[in-house]
Amino acid sequence: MSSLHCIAVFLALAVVSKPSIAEADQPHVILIFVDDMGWNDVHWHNPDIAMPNLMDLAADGVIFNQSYTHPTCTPSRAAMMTGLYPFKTGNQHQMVFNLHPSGVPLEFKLLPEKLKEVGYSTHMVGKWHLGFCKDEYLPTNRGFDSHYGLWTLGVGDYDKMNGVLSPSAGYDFRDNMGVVPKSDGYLALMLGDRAEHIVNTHYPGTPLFLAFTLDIPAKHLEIPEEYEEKYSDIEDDRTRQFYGKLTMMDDIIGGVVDALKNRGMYDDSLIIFIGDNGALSSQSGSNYPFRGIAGTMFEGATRVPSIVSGKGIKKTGYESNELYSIVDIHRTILDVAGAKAEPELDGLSMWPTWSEDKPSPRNEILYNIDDDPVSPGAAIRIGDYKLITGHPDLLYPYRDISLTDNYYNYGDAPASGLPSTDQQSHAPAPQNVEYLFNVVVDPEERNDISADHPDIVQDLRDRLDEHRKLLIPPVNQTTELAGAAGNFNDVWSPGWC
Ligand SMILES: *[C@@H]1O[C@H](CO)[C@@H](O)[C@H](O)[C@H]1NC(C)=O
Ligand SMILES: *[C@@H]1O[C@H](CO)[C@@H](O)[C@H](O)[C@H]1NC(C)=O
Ligand SMILES: [Ca+2]
Repeated sequence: MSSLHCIAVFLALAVVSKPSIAEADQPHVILIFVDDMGWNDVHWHNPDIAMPNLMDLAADGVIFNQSYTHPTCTPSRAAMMTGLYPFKTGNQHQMVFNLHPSGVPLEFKLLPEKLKEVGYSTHMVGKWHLGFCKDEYLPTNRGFDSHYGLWTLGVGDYDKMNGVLSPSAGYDFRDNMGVVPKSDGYLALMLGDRAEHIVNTHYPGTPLFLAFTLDIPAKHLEIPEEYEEKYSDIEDDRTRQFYGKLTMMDDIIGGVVDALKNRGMYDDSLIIFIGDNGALSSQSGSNYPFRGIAGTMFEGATRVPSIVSGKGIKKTGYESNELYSIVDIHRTILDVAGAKAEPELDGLSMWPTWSEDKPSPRNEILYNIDDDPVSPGAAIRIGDYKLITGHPDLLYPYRDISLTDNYYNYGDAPASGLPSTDQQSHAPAPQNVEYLFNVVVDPEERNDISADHPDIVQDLRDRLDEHRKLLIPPVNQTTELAGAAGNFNDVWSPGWC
C-alpha cells in the first residue's frame, strides 16, 4: 500500500461516523446508463444487432428480464440519484425542459455525495438532465468530482445544439463548469474517450464511481459512416442507421471495459448497464413486443433491458426474471460500497438477488404518480397485476399507438414523432382510464381485465393512495425566458433562477 493510499484511507475513515466495510472490499462501480433504449434494441432480444461487448458482460454477469424505470428521463435519473420515487422529490412530471427554473431540490442528497463520504472518487460522463438553472443544481455541486457532457435533455450528435421548446437553439457541452470548444467530434464517441481517460488516469487503490450516462441511442439517427457500413445489407435507412448506432454504443462500452482491464481494475469492478426509459419509437428504437413508447405508462416505456456484471456476482451467465426497479440501484450501490442508506429510501438492496440469484425483495413496481390537473396519471404493479389510472400518456400528444400501427418497426416512423391523422383516428387520446392488466400472462397489455376484478382494482387503487400521501407537488415548471440560451451567448447556462 502506498503512502498516498494510506492517506486516502485515513481521510475516508475520518469523515464517516461508523466504520465502513474494509476499503479493499469496495468495488469500483461503473454505472452505464443509456438514453431511450427499447426492449428490442439489444442483441439478446434482437439477434440482428451485434453487441459483442455487452454479451461479454452478460457472460460475466446476469441479464435482468424484469428491470423497470420510470417513463421519462428526469424521473428515472432523479430516482436513481436520490433513492426515492420521483413523486417524493417533485420530479414526477414529464422532465426538466430547458427553460424550467428547477432541478432535483437541494435538500435531497445524491448518490455520488454519499459515496464520497466512504472514500469514492466520483465522476460523471454524459447527460445530466436534472436541472441547470443555478450552479447549485449542477453535477459538480452535487457530489461529482468531475462532469463532462451535457446538462440538458439532449443535443445534436455533431453540433451539440438543442432548441427544444425554446425561442432559439443553444450549445450544450460542458467540461465541469467550462464550455467545451466546438468541434466536429461525434458526442457519444467523445464521451467514450473521456470515460476511458478517467479509468486510465484513476489510481486503482481508490474506489471509483463512474456514472457513464451516454446520450444514445436516443433520438437522432446520424452516425459515423463506419458504423452504418456494418449494416450495409439492410435497405431501410432508419433501421440501418439505428442498428449501427446500437453497435457503436456497444463499441464505446467495450472501450471502457478494455480500459478497466488494462488498468487491472476489471476484476474489482461492478458494472451495471440499464436504460433510463424505453424507446421513443416514434423517432427511433423498438419496444417490441411491449405496448407503449417512452412517456407512457405502458411496459414499453418502463420495462428495459439490463445487465449486472463483475465483482461479487457469484452466479453468472443466466437470465433472471426477478423484479428490480431503477430506484433500487441507489441503495444497492450504497450497500456494496458500505455507505449509509437512510431508512426512508424507497430503493431496496438487490445485492442478494444480483449476486446470488436470491428471490427479489421487491414485489411492487411504482411506475409513477403524477396528479397534474391536465394529465394526471399513475400506475402500480403488485405481483402479477398492474393498474394504470388517469392519462396513460405523460407526454401527450405522443400516443399509445403501438397496438394499432406497428410501432414496433424500426422503419417508416413519422419524422415528427407525432401520430399521423390515421393513427389518431385509431387511437384517440385515452383520458381517465382505469386499466388492469395481468402483466405475467399478458405482458403486452392487450387485455384490460378491470371489469372482471373490481377487488384487485380496489386494492391497487388503495395502495396508490397510500403512496400518494407522501407525494409533493412537482417542482416549478413554468417557462422562464430569462433562461434562454440567447441571453448567454447561445450556450445553455445557469444563473437565472
Ligand atoms: C422474460 O419475460 C418474457 C415476457 O414476460 C417471458 O416470456 C420470458 O419467459 C422471460 N424470460 C425468462 C428467462 O424468465
Ligand atoms: C417559478 O420560478 C419563477 C422564476 O424563478 C418565479 O418567478 C415563479 O414565481 C415560480 N412559480 C412558482 C409557481 O413557484
Ligand atoms: Ca430518456
